[in-house]
Amino acid sequence: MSRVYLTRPLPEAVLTRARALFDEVEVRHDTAPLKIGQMRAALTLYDGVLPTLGDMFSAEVFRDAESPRCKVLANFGVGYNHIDVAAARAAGVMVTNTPGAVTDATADIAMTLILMSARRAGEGERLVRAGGWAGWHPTQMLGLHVTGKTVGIIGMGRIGQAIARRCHFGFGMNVIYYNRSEKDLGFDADRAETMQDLAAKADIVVVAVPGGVETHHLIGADLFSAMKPTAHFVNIARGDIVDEAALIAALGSGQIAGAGLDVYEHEPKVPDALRALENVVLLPHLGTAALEVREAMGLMAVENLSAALNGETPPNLIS
Ligand code: 8YV
Repeated sequence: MSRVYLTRPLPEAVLTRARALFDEVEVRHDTAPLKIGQMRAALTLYDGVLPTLGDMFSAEVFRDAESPRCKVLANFGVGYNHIDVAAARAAGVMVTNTPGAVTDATADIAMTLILMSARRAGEGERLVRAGGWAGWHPTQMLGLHVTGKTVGIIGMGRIGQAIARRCHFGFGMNVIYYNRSEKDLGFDADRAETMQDLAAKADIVVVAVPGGVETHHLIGADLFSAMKPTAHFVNIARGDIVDEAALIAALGSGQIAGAGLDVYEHEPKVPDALRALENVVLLPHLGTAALEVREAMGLMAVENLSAALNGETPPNLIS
């Protein structure tokens, strides 16, 4: 008898598949993150749980949880920095994620932010909406022309590569990147020795590394001061990779020209000082927000749950 818990309302196709695979599927009809007591209860009541971003399965949750009923946390999303994988493993709980399913949509949001920031689209939209547009003229709201410019991508995993392809093939940009290992992208793209080198050369810097303790505040004042004053900064990864106060200072002082953000250090809190700036585009973590994508992510998570509960190695086990 298999009993699984989906911690958020999910698309119908995902629920249908889950109901076909498991004896009991409980769906939580609440969009708020789980509280610690709810997470602990979920570990004891269900064979498998499908958590999402915001459900902070910290070491604290697993404390005193010795071989709980739950055997797998099948995360809905590729990023799993909200789950303490080592603590889960120590308690006998597997953790899986949904790589691949999120790649194109997340890269598309990176392009949205690159173009919106470079071409001042957020600012322009606010101007028209406020009734403040006095009419076209040749030097009105001039932005950065991206064709022929250099994008510097920090992190060359699946999403970084998808952004690189879009920039190169779609927008005629030169690509440079910072990554532990060299990647063959199928076109010329230089690997920068350091993030500082990348920052000094790039017209647009994009963050695409995974979140987690290793990358917390990876980017701060040093990187912004190495960037050109005409350059833009885009983050579609995790908010706490960036020292948000340093970013606000760089944007406010004109050290960098603009930024596009889909993620925030203390999500969903967005500092007033950031919201007050004209030269930043702010999105509410829309990276994968399209029905087909959320279906694909959910189906992948459900297959991971199913494999784990059938005693198989889940296809996307985090090891
Ligand atoms: C997801 C994401 O929507 O996949 C990820 O890591 O950041 C998102 O775009 C989110 O994680 C859902 O849990």
